[in-house]
Amino acid sequence: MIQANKTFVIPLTLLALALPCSPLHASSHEGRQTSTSQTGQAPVFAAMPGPGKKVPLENGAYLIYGFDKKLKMGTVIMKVVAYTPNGKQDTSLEVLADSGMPSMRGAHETGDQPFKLSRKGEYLLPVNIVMPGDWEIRITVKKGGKVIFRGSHKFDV
Ligand SMILES: [Cu+2]
Repeated sequence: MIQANKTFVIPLTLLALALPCSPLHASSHEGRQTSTSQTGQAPVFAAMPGPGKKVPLENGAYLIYGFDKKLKMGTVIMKVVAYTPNGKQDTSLEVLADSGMPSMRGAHETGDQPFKLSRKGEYLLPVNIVMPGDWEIRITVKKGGKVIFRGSHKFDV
């Protein structure tokens, strides 16, 4: 065993440099990007039209999503309103979202979090954007327990 003073100095220096994002965290930026897609089993989240636009669901139903403010560091509220094919608000669905940074798989993913239905029949979920970079929100919509839609919204902060 080597017990030199320098073994103390080096880790402290690394720690100071790495405060906003730990060393493990930073190294995952490049290396782990493809690790979750190699099984071929992962569900596909197609890119959705942007906020405020109609996102088609099954059989002519659709949803429109948006945010309470510009997407930036901090907490933003994601809002999803679902509509039946006749354009009536559909509050019978279950809406979930997983947010994270695609370049840092494993670092920030929230797992599927359920939106809460507001009195206006809007599905709401706070999304915490904890650092600058590339982000992705993956939403899953279920009807009667069955997945009817998966979609992705990617953005940079
Ligand atoms: Cu990060």
